[in-house]
Amino acid sequence: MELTKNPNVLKWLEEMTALVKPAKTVWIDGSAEQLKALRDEAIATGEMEELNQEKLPGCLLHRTRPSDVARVEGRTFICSRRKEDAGPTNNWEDPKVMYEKLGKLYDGVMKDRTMYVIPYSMGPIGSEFSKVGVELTDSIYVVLNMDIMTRMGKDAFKQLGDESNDFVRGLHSKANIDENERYICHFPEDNTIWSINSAYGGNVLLGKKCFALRIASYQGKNEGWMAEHMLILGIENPKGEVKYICAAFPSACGKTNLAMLIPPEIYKKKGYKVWTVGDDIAWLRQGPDGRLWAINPENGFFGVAPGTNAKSNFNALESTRKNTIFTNVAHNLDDNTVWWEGLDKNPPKHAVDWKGNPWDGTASTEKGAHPNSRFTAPAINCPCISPEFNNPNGVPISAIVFGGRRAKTAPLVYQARDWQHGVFVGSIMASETTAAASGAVGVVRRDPMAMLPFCGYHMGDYFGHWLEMGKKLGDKAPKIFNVNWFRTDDEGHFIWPGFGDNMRVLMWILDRCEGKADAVETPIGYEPKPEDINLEGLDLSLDTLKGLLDVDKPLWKEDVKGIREFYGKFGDRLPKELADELNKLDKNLD
Ligand code: OXD
Ligand code: MN
Repeated sequence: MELTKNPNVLKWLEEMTALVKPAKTVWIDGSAEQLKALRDEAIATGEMEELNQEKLPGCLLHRTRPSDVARVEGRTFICSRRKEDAGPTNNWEDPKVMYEKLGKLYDGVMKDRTMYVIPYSMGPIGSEFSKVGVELTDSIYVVLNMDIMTRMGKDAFKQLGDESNDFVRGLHSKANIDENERYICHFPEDNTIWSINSAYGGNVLLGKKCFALRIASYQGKNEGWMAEHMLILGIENPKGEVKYICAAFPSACGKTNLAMLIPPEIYKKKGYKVWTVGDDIAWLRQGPDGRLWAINPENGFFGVAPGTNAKSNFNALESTRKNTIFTNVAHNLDDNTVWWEGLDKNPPKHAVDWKGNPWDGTASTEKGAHPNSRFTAPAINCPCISPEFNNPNGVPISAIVFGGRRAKTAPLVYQARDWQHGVFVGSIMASETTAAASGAVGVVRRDPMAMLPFCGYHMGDYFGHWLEMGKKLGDKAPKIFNVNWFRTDDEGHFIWPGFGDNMRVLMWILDRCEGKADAVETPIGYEPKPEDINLEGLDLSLDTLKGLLDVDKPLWKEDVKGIREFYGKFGDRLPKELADELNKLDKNLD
């Protein structure tokens, strides 16, 4: 039964139905009965496996093809009408050409399949921040994941209304999961996403990276708000006041861990608490009070499983204890549960690995779980989920934090002199490749605002939009900082303990926002006085901390060269303000 009378939805649905020619169409209302029936069907067909319902109630296991386990940036396109609007950091194709090419792949692709019509809201229903999408898919796995990751079901159509045309049109088909015909295409000017030949999360849960970052960043530029690859966390002081921070890091820098951090004893004892609002995406807009407010548009966590354990991220692990979907982890046959590298020191003897082969974790040299295996867990499962998580008004942001993985260059923390300088600091974000990734070690990869794979338009214009937002916010703008948890000593060991102890740095950041802490001016920005970072209860000397805050000018001079080269890509779309900031940095280092 149709769940909406909205003529824009119905017209589009008619066109897509004519294209993919499904055997049957099912509208997803989001009811418990319907979801149960779909779970049962997926279990019956073997698409999903039901896990131990005593130990892991409501949990399911799924495996994707070995050739389909990650986002595919090389096959991700921004199809704006003009090539220059996609910019130098995105793959581009003419929308007409791409619609035609994919049209052939979609033609009749669902003729033996059911098409599910998934209405969903990114953001709480009823919030001014929120936006509606509709995803058409031939995958039950997608329906069940979207139920966790978004506000899915008929209320999303209520949010849209009977007239509005402001919804994102998502079309997904697994097709044959043919990696040579895999495409993840965005048509920002048409509010449209077409994804085909993948069944892996990041490519097929169209609400997440595709909509909430690529399409939404483009919408945000046109509508005066921002969609960012940022976690949102709140720090509550003993008086019960909560201050919120947004932070952007490239992949593999511990974003989910920071979002759910457990305060060190010294802060816990005093009554400090940390609250998670989001672990991956923030939508930000100026509130009626002139400040910047944020919501997490998602409703769950699509987290990397390996390395998650009771020590590294207790709260994430707890979040996966019920109603969670595990993808590409190892299946422990002894008790029908799951396992992944870094969970504990007891890999199962009788297990199935992520490829579906028998696996003895006590003897095998192969990995049981894929390094990018995932859990899809409801946000409400998280022990430290913020009481404001569903607040339609979002939370007011005091500080924006950028960070990357740098062995020597970036200090533990520094503050930008002002918003414009802060945009510069975000634009030069970078990570050095580690031995874990393929390719050379220590190569600097620039990833501005951690948005390199997620910005749906020209990145030069994106920087311009950041500068515009700063003008609107004026003196109400959040303060901007950069952190680096990954400085190493001469033997390559991390110097800073990281994890919960990162809160010590966040505390200085909040003190700066409230004008309570001093700073020293350096060529790159403001740094803490070493004695202003609380080291109580930590086995780290003041001298070591001084080393962590050291600015190595010759190294930074090298970095300036790399930044110039990177900036060169943007041509005349690079805002002049950023070129000025780069020249200023260069001069400060002399
Ligand atoms: C993610 C990513 O999956 O950033 O969140 O790659
Ligand atoms: Mn991410």
